[in-house]
Amino acid sequence: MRIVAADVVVTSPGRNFVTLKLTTDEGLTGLGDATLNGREQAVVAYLREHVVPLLLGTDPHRIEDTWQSLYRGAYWRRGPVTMAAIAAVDVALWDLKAKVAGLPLYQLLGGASRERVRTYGHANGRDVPELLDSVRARRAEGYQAVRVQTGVPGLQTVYGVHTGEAIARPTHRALPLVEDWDTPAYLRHLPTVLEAVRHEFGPELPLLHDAHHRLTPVQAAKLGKDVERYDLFWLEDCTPAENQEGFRTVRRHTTTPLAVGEVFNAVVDYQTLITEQLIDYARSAVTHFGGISPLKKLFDFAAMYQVKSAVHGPEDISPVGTAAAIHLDLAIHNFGIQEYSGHTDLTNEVFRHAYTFTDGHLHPGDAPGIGVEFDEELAAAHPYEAAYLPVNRLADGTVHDW
Ligand code: EZ4
Ligand code: CO
Repeated sequence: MRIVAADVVVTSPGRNFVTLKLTTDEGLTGLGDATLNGREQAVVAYLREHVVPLLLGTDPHRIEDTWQSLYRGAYWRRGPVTMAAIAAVDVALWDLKAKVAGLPLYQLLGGASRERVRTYGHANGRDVPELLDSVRARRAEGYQAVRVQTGVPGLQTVYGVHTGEAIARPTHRALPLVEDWDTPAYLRHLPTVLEAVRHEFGPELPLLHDAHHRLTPVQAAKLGKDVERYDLFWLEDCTPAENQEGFRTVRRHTTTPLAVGEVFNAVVDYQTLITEQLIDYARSAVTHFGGISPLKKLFDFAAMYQVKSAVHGPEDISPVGTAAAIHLDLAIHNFGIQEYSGHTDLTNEVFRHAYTFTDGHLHPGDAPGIGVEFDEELAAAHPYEAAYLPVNRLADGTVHDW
């Protein structure tokens, strides 16, 4: 079997998604997600100009060899653009291989290690009453674990709070939305939010919170300590993790579980974090980490240190990337939880998928491959729209981590 076509398609059924479709001489197709939010066209060019010519005529069964040749053969290593491009190839090849086998992908990854995959959903509100309503809404949808984010008094727009044009919603603007930030105000406010949520919903509901890279290690350590009594399932991205050693300070001071990794794109990004057991959950996405092959290696490595999986699952990963994650989640032993925001109805029409969401849990379904069909005609009716993620500034105008 040979690859005879490799098409890169950008569609925006509400937000942009980049899809790679590989076609073989036997007429089989495999899909991969290459969506890099806010930088989509860079990955499109990387794939079209530099990767597609290398794939044509090759044997799609040679997944590991193809991965290594794209990674090592480029000489320039890592980086989100490269790794999103390689991820799309890797997932499309796994999709093809599983279709040839006539099996759902999770069967090729070792088979099911559980009946279904636990998820968490996103609750948010500009203030506490709005947040409590949002938690109720997520629970009514079936979610059994909830991430809670609120506005901060004195700030206009904060990550994770959907006030009209916000974060992971598409922001079809010429220039990025500018958000404001004040770390001391946030550190004072968050414990009062968690107090209110626990008071309303009791001790059992698993609660998560995302600090979105905004704190220094010592600020993160203080926050972790301050919220211990609210028993978070995890505190996410409490401090930028390029400096892995920074997590030593956080870990030394708090037993609040820590999750990190959604902006990482290689196993080595986690080396200190995992070998020193500085985190509890590894959060990379199939789509930004080079695909299923390296993410499986990461989780096998993490398992030796009792670190669990928590694959990144925002709206800006397409149903193709979501499906790939669910197959991996079902198969690995050290599964922790899967983030799942769902997609709009239109997105689910463009990418018809076999995976299902019931009682807060996902199942990949038993269609051969990853179980996603791409409606290219509908995709073409919703072309690319330029969009940026927001940027964050302090009161004096200084750019801060978003
Ligand atoms: O900000 O995917 O945990 N989820 C997140 C996401 C990220 C977006 C960036 O594109 O932090 O909402
Ligand atoms: Co996050």
